[in-house]
Amino acid sequence: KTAFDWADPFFLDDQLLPEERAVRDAARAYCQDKLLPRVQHAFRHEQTDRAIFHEMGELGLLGPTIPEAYGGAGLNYVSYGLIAREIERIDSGYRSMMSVQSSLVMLPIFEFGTEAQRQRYLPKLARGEWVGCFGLTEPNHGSDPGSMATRARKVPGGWRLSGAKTWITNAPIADVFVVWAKDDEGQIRGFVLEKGWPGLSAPAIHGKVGLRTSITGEIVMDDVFCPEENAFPDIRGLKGPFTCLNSARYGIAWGALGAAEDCYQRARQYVLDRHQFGRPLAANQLIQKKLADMLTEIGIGLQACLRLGRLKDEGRAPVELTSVCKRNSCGKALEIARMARDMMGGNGISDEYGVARHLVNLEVVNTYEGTHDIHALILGRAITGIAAFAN
Ligand code: TGC
Ligand code: FAD
Repeated sequence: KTAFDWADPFFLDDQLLPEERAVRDAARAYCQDKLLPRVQHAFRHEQTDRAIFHEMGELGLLGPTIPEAYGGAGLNYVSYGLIAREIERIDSGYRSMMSVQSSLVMLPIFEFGTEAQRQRYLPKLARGEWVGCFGLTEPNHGSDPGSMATRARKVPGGWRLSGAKTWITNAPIADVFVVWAKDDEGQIRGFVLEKGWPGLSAPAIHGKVGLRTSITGEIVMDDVFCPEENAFPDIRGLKGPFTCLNSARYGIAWGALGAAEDCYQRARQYVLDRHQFGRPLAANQLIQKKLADMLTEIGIGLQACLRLGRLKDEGRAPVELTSVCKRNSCGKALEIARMARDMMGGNGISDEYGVARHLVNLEVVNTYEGTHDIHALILGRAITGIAAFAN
């Protein structure tokens, strides 16, 4: 009889190529050795450690799918997912720092940028020498970015940008700002702005109850001049930002399950160790059912992510499949974190036990990059042909 593995029920490990396993192991070693020891303090004090970008850059964890010629690691999408899973096993905020830099800043510069833009930005972003952010959401336009109010007015030699973006990961420490604005014809275009340009500021948003290791801010553009060479030349419309989101949402699908695995494994150990009514908590049927539900959702969810990753690597992944996985992973991870918190009783509330931190982080992860319900509506439209969110 083949032995069951409670930590890897579908033998995911066996389905990886040796080079993918090597990437996963290197990412895991870094996360466990270097990120885990500092996460509790960083979360408690709402501190974002700039050094993490340098460390991740040194290991090739930033822009892992970007070709080596531009400083990336030239890895496949399965490897990118495995990296996100290892980082988010520690904390969703650390994964946010990585995925914004990789999918939302380096990817559009690589996909839509001129050769000069690629050469100027990608190597420094890959090394973590520069930090990037991505401005799509606005105070009055979140789920509906197509209605954005930020404007790019054509002027001799370039553009003048005016407007405000909010809830922007990395913004207050960013050197490079990929922002989306409507031009004089009302078409959405992308621009790469740099820290220090007159009229550009990025105040921090404080007091987040989740994702506290990752700094978030606004991007305020007060008639910022952007030279023509810093505009993406050809991409128009929502396809630009959504192409970036396809990659980031895929990484989140893996990452959220990394956080869920950490909750499951911590809860399992806790209920084996803790005794009530003269026996381990793990001896109770209600507790075992919760563990069975966790194992089932994580196992099935990871298989779906792997399948999506393989399809992306083959160039035949429909974008709706990313909505399936982002929505499923985030929703299920959030439920698992709640269950784990409950199984740890009062201790589960303490940040020393890790699961409450995952829980509040996952509330954010379930909301950004398209909320749980917005992904349901994307799928509803694909199933019925009727857009429930349209005017
Ligand atoms: P819709 O009519 O659906 O599409 C407009 C145009 O865009 C194209 N398109 C896509 N292209 C590539 N990939 C996709 N996934 C695409 N989805 C749509 C589409 O083909 C069309 O092109 P064209 O040429 O015909 O014009 O646009 P809509 O306005 O009806 O969309 C509605 C909806 C709900 C699907 C969309 O707006 C949506 O996804 N809203 C959610 C917003 C969102 O995800 N925001 C994320 C902000 S960034 C962020 O949260 C970063 S957090 C990062 C971190 O810290 O980790
Ligand atoms: P809203 O769009 O106002 O939605 C509120 C509620 O209404 C949600 O439950 C939603 O599902 C529901 N809803 C909306 N429309 C419909 C509808 N038609 N039918 C049914 N229900 C609907 N954005 C960036 O651009 N870059 C970033 O780096 C970034 N980082 C973030 C970091 C953090 C910590 C957070 C919290 C957010 C970040 N975001 C970022 C913004 C994020 O993408 C948005 O918060 C998200 O897209 C939701 O938009 P909203 O907050 O405006 O909510």
